[in-house]
Amino acid sequence: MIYENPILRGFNPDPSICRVGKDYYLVTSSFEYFPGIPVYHSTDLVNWLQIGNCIERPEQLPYGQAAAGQGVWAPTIRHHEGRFYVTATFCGLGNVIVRSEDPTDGWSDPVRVEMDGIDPSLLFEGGKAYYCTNQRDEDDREAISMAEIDVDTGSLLSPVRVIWHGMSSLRPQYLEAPHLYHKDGWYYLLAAEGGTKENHMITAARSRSLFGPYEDCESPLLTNRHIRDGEVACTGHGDLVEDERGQWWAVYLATRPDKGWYSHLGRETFLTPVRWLDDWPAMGDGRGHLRCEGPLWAPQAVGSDWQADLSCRQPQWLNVREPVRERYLFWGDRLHLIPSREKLSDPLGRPTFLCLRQADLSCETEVEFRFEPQADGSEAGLAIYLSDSGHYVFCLRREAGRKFIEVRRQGGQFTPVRLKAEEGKVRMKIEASGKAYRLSFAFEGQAFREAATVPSLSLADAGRAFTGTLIGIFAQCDTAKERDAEFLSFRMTEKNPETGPGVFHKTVLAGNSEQASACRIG
Ligand code: 6LW
Repeated sequence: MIYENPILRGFNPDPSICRVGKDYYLVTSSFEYFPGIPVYHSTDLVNWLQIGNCIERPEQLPYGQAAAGQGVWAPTIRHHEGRFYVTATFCGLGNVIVRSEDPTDGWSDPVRVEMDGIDPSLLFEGGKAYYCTNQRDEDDREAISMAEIDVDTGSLLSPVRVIWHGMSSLRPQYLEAPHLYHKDGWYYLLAAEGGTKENHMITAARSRSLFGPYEDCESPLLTNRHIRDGEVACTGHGDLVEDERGQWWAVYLATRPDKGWYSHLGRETFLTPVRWLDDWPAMGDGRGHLRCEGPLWAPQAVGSDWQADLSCRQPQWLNVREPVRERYLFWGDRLHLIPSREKLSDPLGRPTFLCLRQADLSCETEVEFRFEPQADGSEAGLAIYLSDSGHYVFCLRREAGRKFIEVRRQGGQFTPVRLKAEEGKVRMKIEASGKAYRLSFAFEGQAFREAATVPSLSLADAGRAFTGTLIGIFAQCDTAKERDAEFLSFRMTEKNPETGPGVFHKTVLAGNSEQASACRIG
């Protein structure tokens, strides 16, 4: 059956997957965004629904210190004896594990693991659990290291031992993302090498015994490093899963580049079937592709239509760092945002900003709201956000006692646009298509008119280039007290150019009421 990559569109890097019976669970990195570590569920590997987040209480992790591109990196999800375990790195704090018996019903507080390195992973084996990261060896060479662990306390039960130094022809080059598997008498170690940009790869090694010695696979299992100006770049950082029929698959990250290797949507989650040849895994032709064929059992839906339920907070909503709860009032079917003096542009700020991952290269976001600013400098509306230093605001703003529609850019060259505003409710629309956004607005009883068309955000806006574009609603001011902005609707529709408008299906963002954990976050 033919399917399209990415299987999770928009900012979803560092995927990790596990299976429980006929159910598949996938997690991705969330960086400075809260709640952290989205958990997606599928029964067919190509249609995914977000069912929650592992980190949904601010006390779980110190978000206050999470600068752009930091925070939560590279989670791994595993299931063992009725429990899910997710382990990840929180920059500046170290490695942690959370657990849950039901991912729709919340996760434990994290336990710390006293092991260095990033991209932690778990293997359950013979009644024991093993933990590995890319902790360096004693000579400070890049390595994959492992120890036995008590998964419930995070205590290490054995000394940490180096098990691999990466593909010998490449070392040392960002050896990361280790994942271990036991199959047919072999231990397989998958890793990423080359760094997460244009030289990224999935590499592998195998051994008859868990702690090694590991022999290198002759060549990378997957990489697009030799393809310039292709449709797909940065392929690497993968995780394997065996489906319920015995077919193996890998999920991995890749970009659909704008130019070179970078995409303003960030790194997304791709899928490839895996064969076994001479006791080595093989991933198609060793390259990442948009259009793939694999032994699936359900057709893939494309596009999505997400209309916010403003009576409660849904798990897809994100804040930059932990939210100041009192600034978000879900009242009836309206959402009131209390403007914050913390701004979208504050490096460690907690602005009043509620956003979603941009659903796809082509998508439309529309809101309706009312805002009666009392002070100059107060504003509310939509933001296209990549980082505190790179974003657009499209807002209703008060300046010199008058109200305007304003478009401006944080970072980069852009001449701000200011247009006269009317009284009453306003609708704002962002139409994303490829590398541009068309911003338009309509006051009550009027037709939409264009405010500006702006280019997508770029690598220079991205800080560390680890995250992707989000679109959301915000309210900010310069005064101690300002009236709230009242949002009446929010909708993000993914438009698939191949199927045309009106053909909506479920992917990442679909499903409102189905979300079991909808109202618990925050
Ligand atoms: C991730 C690591 C990486 O932990 O980027 O460059 C980090 N490689 O594998 C954040 O996605």
